[in-house]
Amino acid sequence: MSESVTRTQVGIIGAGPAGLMLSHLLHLHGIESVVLESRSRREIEATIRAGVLEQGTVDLLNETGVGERMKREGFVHHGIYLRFGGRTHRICFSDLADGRCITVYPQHEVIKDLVSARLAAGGDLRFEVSDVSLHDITSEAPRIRFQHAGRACELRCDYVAGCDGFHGVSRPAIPSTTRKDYSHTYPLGWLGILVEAPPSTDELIYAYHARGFALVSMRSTTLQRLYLQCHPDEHVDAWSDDRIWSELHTRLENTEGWRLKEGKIIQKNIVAMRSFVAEPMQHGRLFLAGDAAHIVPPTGAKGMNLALADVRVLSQALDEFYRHARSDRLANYSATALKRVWRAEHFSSWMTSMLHHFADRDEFQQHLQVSQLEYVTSSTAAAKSLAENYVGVPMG
Ligand code: RFL
Ligand code: PHB
Repeated sequence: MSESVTRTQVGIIGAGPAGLMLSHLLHLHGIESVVLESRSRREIEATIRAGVLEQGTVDLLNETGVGERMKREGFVHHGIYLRFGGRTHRICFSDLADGRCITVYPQHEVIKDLVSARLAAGGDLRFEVSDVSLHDITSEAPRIRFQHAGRACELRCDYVAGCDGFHGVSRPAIPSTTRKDYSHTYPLGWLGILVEAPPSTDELIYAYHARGFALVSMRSTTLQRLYLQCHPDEHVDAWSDDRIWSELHTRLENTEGWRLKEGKIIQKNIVAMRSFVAEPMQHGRLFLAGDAAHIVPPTGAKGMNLALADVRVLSQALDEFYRHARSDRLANYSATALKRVWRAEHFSSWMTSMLHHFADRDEFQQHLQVSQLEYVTSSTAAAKSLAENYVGVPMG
């Protein structure tokens, strides 16, 4: 069968938050793109991942016309709770972060909103593509080759955006001789569960306990999202419902009469914790964005927010190129994006270190950890630093 060739301005690999938002932003700037996604639309719209949107992310969704459902269905939170030693302490964003706050609205709902906006605008999204490969990325005419609906296809573009997540093909297309990877793996995992029960709390509870970390979040008025620190190599089958509830009750114990609402557990999964940054985020005409370039442990709730911040910078740089034939911003993309990335890397790593139980920490280090928690919940200066990072530094 003959090969199908398409020409576009920006070829985007991956229909996660980064790829879809980039395509949406480019469309608003009058720039054409084609999005290639290996999974089906149904799959990407059903994968449970992030939940917390920073203020800047909320503003971006609203300003670009895809925030309607989030405004109706998301939960606006003006603080978080830190719990340790059986007591709960509130970090109040309204007081500490200039009135900025966060919204709990699931990542897969953001995906649904972006997919429908792109399709309503006649966007070219191709699902279930395979064998994606990048060619001539250091030339002025890069190409992406792939299989779609049984046909060999080629996408010819001016620029390629690698938005294909941590396991995608884009990052490896940057030769290891010009790329430096920074990586840290934690001896920790998170068991995440979805529970049919109304939220147990009005704001997220991050709990430190000698048996390990626990997190109480939510998804809707009828669904809770809960997490428990576990071993990264453990299998979910090792976690019976009884064991999960027993651990959650122990780790969330308190002297304040707060109670966790139980319900039917409808999903369980385990994620490993990793910090990772690839520098630079550009090679020739390939630009990486989101998890393709960097990973943070979920404790700081930063991953999706970073992905969206990257593509905002990238869309502005591409706009400058197409509108004014200038590539200064494109040349600075990596340096600009990495500033925010490293801030989030530090914050996520710091939150992880403060809130988890580390088996290899001696008693001295455990005292330091508790002292850090006490400091952050008693000093306005320390709490302000947490709040400012949690709600997200302005997108700039
Ligand atoms: P994604 O979402 O991984 O999307 C990449 C897409 O690319 C596709 N793909 C390919 N397509 C074509 N060809 C190939 N060769 C391809 N290879 C891959 C994939 O199918 C996929 O659809 O990356 P993106 O867009 O950079 O977005 C990143 C976010 O998804 C991620 O950072 C967040 O989910 C992280 N995260 C959180 N982030 C937050 O901002 N707030 C949170 O509260 C939060 N909580 C979390 C999280 C991640 C978690 N897990 C599961 C790791 C909680 C958890 C438990
Ligand atoms: C979530 O609701 O999935 C969530 C919330 C806060 C985090 C990570 C995940 O830090």
